[in-house]
Amino acid sequence: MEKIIRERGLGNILDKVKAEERLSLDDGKRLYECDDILSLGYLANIVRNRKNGDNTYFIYNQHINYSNICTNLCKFCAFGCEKDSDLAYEMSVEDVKQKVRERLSEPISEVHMVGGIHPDLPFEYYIEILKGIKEVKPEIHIQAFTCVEIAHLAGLAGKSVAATLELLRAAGLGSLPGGGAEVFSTRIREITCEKKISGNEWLEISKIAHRQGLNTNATMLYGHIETIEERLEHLAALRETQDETNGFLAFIPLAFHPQNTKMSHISKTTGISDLKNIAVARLFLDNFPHIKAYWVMIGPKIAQLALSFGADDMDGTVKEEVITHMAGAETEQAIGSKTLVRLIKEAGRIPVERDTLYNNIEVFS
Ligand code: V47
Repeated sequence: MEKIIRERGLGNILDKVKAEERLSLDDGKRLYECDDILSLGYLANIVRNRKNGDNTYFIYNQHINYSNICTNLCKFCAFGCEKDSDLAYEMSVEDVKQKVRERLSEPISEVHMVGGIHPDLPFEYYIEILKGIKEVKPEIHIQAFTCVEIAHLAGLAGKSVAATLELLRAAGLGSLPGGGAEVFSTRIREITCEKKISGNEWLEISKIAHRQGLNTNATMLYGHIETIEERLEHLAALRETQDETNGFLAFIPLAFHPQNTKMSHISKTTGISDLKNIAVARLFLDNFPHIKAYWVMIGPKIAQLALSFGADDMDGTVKEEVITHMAGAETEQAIGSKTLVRLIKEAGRIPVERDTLYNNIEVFS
């Protein structure tokens, strides 16, 4: 394999990967432009194995999307809608609590909760839903509110981001998910999500969280109108931030789903592009401990393959995913932990059920 990699002109990247040297933007471009997916997989697997061995993580989690009403209305999103839309919904604090109550008998360790940028829910609502979840299940970790929501909540609270995060943490917030990053490029944001906070603001909020000891994740929405250079600039900005704060837990490449969006003319991503984005992320983000293959977006079969292309995490059981399904995802809305264990074992890896902060809950060796 190494002979083939050298013949493909990727010999110096192989040498850098083996020597644990940082890849340049130009290296990243050559990786993205390489059409030999097995060479990319081989390279990414070196880093994957070095960082995580055969361990492949998943979490028993539940998604709650408290409202789809959104003032940003990004062109790539099929979830957000205006308040007067027939599709609009908003959960009361009691509704959110009920969602957790319904699954109390399951060993769910994390609630993943995000929603739209709602025009008039007050700050107290967000505090109450956090407190409500903790009331129903005190030991659960709440991973909630993207940096985009945090910016909005700080505006509602009339406080700094740092002070807002403190209030949310006191109410039960445990970490931030990685959504809302999209692609940091100003060009992309102007075309697809002009009302959303800028890439720099997104990064700044992540840093504020990290400085408080609050971990976060990071994502990149690929497969729409972004260029390879814009993807790499996005990854480079994340890598630089991680150098500074070391607070990101995982990077999750998000495959664009076009159905029911204002960009529905764009084709879905392919298996090769999904694997390539995982592999390049693993190679480029040398300071990120984990790369997730989010099965909801790329399907369990590609997610299983991704475990040999740099990914060491399959996300989780999920339960009731809405954002991707509104945009035409053909995957299930939930997957059983037994299925995740089987997918991981068949890929020759060791399934590890984890908590949000990557503490082992059970190793299925
Ligand atoms: O913020 C919106 C993206 C994100 C579409 O942190 C779309 O562990 C594809 O961030 N096609 C929400 N993607 C999901 C997300 C996430 C998922 C799983 C785990 C974690 C984590 C985070 O989905 C949004 C946006 O970036 N998105 N519309 C679409 N049509």
